[in-house]
Amino acid sequence: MSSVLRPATTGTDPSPAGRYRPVSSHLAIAPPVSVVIPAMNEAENLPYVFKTLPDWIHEVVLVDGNSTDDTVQVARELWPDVKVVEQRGKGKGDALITGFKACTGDIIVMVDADGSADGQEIVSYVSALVSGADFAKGSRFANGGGTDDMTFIRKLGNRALCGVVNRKFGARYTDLCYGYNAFWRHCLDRIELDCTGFEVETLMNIRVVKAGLKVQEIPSHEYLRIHGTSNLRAVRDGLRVLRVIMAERSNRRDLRRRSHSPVLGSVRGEVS
Ligand SMILES: Nc1nc2c(ncn2[C@@H]2O[C@H](COP(=O)(O)OP(=O)(O)OP(=O)(O)O)[C@@H](O)[C@H]2O)c(=O)[nH]1
Ligand SMILES: [Mg+2]
Repeated sequence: MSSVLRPATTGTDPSPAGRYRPVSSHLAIAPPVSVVIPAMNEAENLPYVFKTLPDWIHEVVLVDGNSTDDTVQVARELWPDVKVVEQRGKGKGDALITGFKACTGDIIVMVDADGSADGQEIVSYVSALVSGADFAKGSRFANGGGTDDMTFIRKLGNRALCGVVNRKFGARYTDLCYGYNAFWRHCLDRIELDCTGFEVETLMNIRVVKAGLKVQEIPSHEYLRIHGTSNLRAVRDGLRVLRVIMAERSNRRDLRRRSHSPVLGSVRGEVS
């Protein structure tokens, strides 16, 4: 069913740090870009996902959630250099944390495997990062963004939770629970992720603000999942997100201490 989209490279790193590579007609970048794809039974969707990935990517890390279909085999056919990591624990958060550890690029991009994310948008994320942002946060509700995939109830829940995060943490986000984001790898040292499920994106969005990192929202379009069904359960996962928000909020002293740091104070919570 799948065809090879990209030949295996022979021996040498295709995108070593320090050498500029064109990523669009207006931009060339030196930092290597890793793409992390959490995937659980997504064999049918992977051809659509890989087809949109730009060929200047340094590496693709696929974190397999013990798939019972041909996810791993299909990924290897489509992208022979793919780095497959087997997930030990459970959940999307656990998968992403595992994948981040396996990345060797300076920039890490998170891309879902259900066909909802367009890899051609990666250049917008990377442009924001090389222009000074620490964290490029996808938003379906920023001007130019959109979604074909959210029900009214999920939109409502996301909006309410996003409002709570904005009020409690001084952010100016237009979206909260969205899986398409990119960041400089050094951010991971500042946000120390420790969660397992779909609340991972919320945790990241809160901790980057708490850490005083510079966040830029990137308008992004979320397409419909192509095959299969969502692993997300709105009520269960909404409550997990709420619990994360409350837990992060309870550590206010930490937030105040970090925000008064002379180095970080000027950029804390900035969303451009
Ligand atoms: N490795 C791994 N991947 C997972 C796990 N849970 C979800 N994923 C992947 O995470 C991505 C997002 O999951 P989805 O089920 O599409 O959830 P969602 O995008 O939040 O919800 P929808 O908008 O309804 O699709 C997909 O690529 C899934 O395959 C897991 O436990 N392990
Ligand atoms: Mg999805």
